[in-house]
Formats: sequence, C-alpha cells, structure tokens
Amino acid sequence: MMNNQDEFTVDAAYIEALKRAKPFVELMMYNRCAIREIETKLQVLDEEFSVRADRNPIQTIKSRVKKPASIVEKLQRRGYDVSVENMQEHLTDIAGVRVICSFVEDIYKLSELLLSQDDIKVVEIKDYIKNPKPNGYRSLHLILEIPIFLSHEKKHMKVEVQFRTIAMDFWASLEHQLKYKKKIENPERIATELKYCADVITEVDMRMQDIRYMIDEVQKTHT
Ligand code: 0O2
Repeated sequence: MMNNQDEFTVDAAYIEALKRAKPFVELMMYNRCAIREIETKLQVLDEEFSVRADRNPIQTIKSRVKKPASIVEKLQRRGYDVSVENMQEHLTDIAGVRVICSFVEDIYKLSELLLSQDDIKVVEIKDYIKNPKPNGYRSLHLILEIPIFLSHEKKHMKVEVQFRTIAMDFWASLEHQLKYKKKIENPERIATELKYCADVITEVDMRMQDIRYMIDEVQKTHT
C-alpha cells in the first residue's frame, strides 16, 4: 500500500511527465490540423471535378501522423538528438497525406492545382514517377508548407503529400509489407521480381490512360 509520501511522489512525477510531453502533444495536434487543411483542399478539387467533368480524379485519401518510433528512428538515423525542436526543424513528413488517383494525368493535374493555391508554399518536389527509384518505386512527393489558424496564432506546418495511381499504391503497399519480412532468401531474385512487377504496372498505367483518352475522343465526337 502506498503511504502519503508515495502518493505525492507519483502525482508529482505524473504532472512533470505531462508538462514535458505538452510540446510534443501540441506539435502532433498542429500536424493533424495541417493534414485536415490539405485533405479539405483535395476534397474540394475532387468535388469540383465531379460536377464540372463528371468524374472523380481521387480514389481515396489516406492520412497519418508519423508514429513516435518512426520519428525517433529518422532523427537518430540523421544524427539529430530526439527533441521537439529537431522534429520541427528537420522532419518534413510528420504529417503525411497519400492521394490515390485514377490516372497518372490526374496526379499532375491535381498537384499543379494544389501548388498554385496562394496559401501553399512549395518546400520540395520529388518526382519518382518521372524518375522512379531503382527498386521500381513510383509516386509524386510534394513537401508543402501550409498555415493553420489557431485561437491565438497562425502556424506554418509542413506536410508531405504523396500522389500515386491505384497501381502504384498496390505495388508500394505490397513491397512495403514484403520488405519488412525477416529472413528473405534470394534477396536479389526478389528485387528483380519486384522491379519486373513495377515495370508491368507502369505499362498498365500508361495503357489505362490511353484507353481514357480514346473514350474521351469518342465522347467528344458524339457531343
Ligand atoms: P511511412 O510509413 O510511409 O511514413 P527517408 O527514406 O524517409 O529517410 P525521405 O527523403 O523522406 O527519407 O524519403 P522519400 O523517399 O522522399 O520518402 C519516404 C516515403 O516515401 C516513405 O516513408 C514511404 O512512404 C515512401 N517510399 C519511398 N521509397 C519507397 C520504397 O522504395 N517503397 C515503398 N513501399 N515506399 C517508399 P517512410 O517514412 O519510409 O514510411
């Protein structure tokens, strides 16, 4: 049983821990707010397309704030101490939004429209569609800075937006699962197979895009 002294110690330690965690908890809240801002912008564009062009370029939007263990791993891997300041200064993907599009063309159209909005600042663009990673990974990554309006201040938050087609997402999700399986025998063979699948998927994306162009053309001639 705890005596009064123990109870006091536990409470004080708890309060101290809460105080220390507050900046981290607040930073994660700012990141969740930034995600909401970006999601809304994308949903607005998708809604407009559905009315004006009678189709939805976005299949799904998946968002996440980076897990604490991944934050710690990334800071340490890059040689930084684990602190809220370093998270803010050196990590650009605590807030992540993944946009799964129907066609490659939609990725470039939507990203262009997002980048042209006057409250968004572009920090970095990594085009792994035009320049895929050697393993076959493809996606368009935008690091954006966006303001969030709190009760007494405005904060500028960074968000990583990844645009992928359904096919690119299919490949990346499975590759991600497979990569983390332990004891893979024949890693070179697996890498070759995965690269082959990535190439097939690229071809399929291009063909699906062509089919859409063909259908659009036929529809134009009938209107
Ligand atoms: P999660 O769980 O998605 O957050 P880093 O590689 O993170 O040290 P950088 O510059 O941020 O450095 O990398 P990059 O390549 O611009 O983007 C990293 C993110 O892109 C990854 O996030 C993945 O989501 C995705 N990604 C990049 N390369 C690959 C790949 O080869 N396969 C798969 N499946 N996804 C990839 P995280 O943080 O790794 O994971």
